[in-house]
Amino acid sequence: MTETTPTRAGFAAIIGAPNAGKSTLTNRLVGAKVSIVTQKVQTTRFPVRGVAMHDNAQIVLVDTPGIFKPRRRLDRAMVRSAWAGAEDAEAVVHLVDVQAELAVQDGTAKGADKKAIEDVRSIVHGLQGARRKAILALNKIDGVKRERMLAVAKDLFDTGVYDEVFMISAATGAGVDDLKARLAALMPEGPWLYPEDQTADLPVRLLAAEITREKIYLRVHEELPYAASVETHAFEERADGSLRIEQTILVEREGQRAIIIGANGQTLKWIGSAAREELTDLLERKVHLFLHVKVRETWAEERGTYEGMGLDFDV
Ligand SMILES: Nc1nc2c(ncn2[C@@H]2O[C@H](COP(=O)(O)OP(=O)(O)OP(=O)(O)O)[C@@H](O)[C@H]2O)c(=O)[nH]1
Ligand SMILES: [Mg+2]
Repeated sequence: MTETTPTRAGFAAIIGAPNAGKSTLTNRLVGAKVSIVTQKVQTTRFPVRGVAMHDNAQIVLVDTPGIFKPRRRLDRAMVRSAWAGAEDAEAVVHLVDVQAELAVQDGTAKGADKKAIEDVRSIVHGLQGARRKAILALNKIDGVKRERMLAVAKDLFDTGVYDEVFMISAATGAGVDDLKARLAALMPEGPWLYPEDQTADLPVRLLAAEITREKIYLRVHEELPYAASVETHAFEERADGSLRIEQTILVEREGQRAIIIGANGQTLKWIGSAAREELTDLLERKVHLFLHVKVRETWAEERGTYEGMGLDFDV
């Protein structure tokens, strides 16, 4: 009789301040793009699952929205969903942007770095009440001196809310394999939760909308703080096997509509072709993408917006 190693499977949540690199890390661990990444804070709006395999273990990663001081309804729903993702998981990784920490120490911090540090402190506070200790992962170690990152790690570790520390760069992949092996070992024995070859579980319409939202952020992140949402309202296969996808980009004000469209429609054209290219690669078919930009002042205050993303409206 041959001895078989039991399979393992479970959830590992990645939490952290906005822009810490949670989605980049999720994609790196999965080995495929399952969650959108931009240089803008508050990119991820709802928990996104990605499935990573390591030997006999399946790690279902839960990429969560950044945890920050919420102001609006959407902020509150995002932050609530991030903590809920952590509560349900077998392992929690708190990802911290070491470069933001060091910028604050050096006095070179921009507003976003300072906010990130405050958010890190409030996450530490939140972890104090958690069922189990978290894993601290210092991210963005690329270009950072070793002794400086060790000092940051020590300060955070001394808070007592972590039982392990990893130093990684989600961007280059440094240290990520060690973290992955550790997460695999933390998964309980049990059958896999997804087929072995599946990497993501977002409904394809939602994924298509996320990809367009990523392109919007990449292109107009400075002019458009926080105010756009994308909905897919048609997703049809044509007789020739190609896909016809129609999406509406919702903004809150006329001025934002003008920004997204751009002079002579150039900005919207760029967004559309970048999104179409990525969708074509991802879906492995020809894609016809039609984008409309609509002003709907109240999109962030409508129950339907939240239901579409699986977020709680009443928080
Ligand atoms: N230098 C460096 N940059 C990184 C690293 N990981 C992520 N980034 C960059 O940090 C920015 C934010 O990355 P995301 O993965 O979107 O961060 P996030 O934590 O998911 O952000 P939210 O969804 O907004 O909370 C992007 O510009 C990434 O390219 C890293 O290891 N090193
Ligand atoms: Mg993200």
